[in-house]
Amino acid sequence: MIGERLCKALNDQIKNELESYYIYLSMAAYFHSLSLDGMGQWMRCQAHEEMIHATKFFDHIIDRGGKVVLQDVKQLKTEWSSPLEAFRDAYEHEKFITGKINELTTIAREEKDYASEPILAWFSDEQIEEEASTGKIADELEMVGEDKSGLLLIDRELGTRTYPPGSPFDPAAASGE
Ligand code: OFO
Repeated sequence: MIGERLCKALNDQIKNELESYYIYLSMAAYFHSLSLDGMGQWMRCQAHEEMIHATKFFDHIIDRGGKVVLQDVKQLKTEWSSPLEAFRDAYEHEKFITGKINELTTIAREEKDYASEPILAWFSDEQIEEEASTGKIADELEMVGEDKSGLLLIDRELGTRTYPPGSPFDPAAASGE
């Protein structure tokens, strides 16, 4: 059975992952408002991943005999001054989440909760990928600067990111196509 201290920290992380979901969905809305639909799609796919992350912690708490207590998720931001600023924010946010995963790993070790190590190791690996992908896109946007054709090229490329089958974040799935 999971101890109280780690259970509370994991519940806090469910909130962080749901906030990630909310941030990326908000960024998707921002990109769609600029007709940068490729970036919008990339962010929707990311939002889907964040929901999966929240659910992984949700299930881990239940499987370990703890109680899930959902918390308020605040709307953090709805506007950005540029696509670059949005992706920089995404990169900074992923660094913040990496710090939270590190804290959870420390708590699990202090509490000798070895059963939480595999899931936290999975999240540590995942964070390498999340920081790398958001950081790389921010770098690319910085490189193209004010060049609109460069921006559209990045938008096209990001629009190739695919949804997992049946994803509720896929507009085609939502409309039953
Ligand atoms: Fe859940 O990894 Fe991003 O935030």
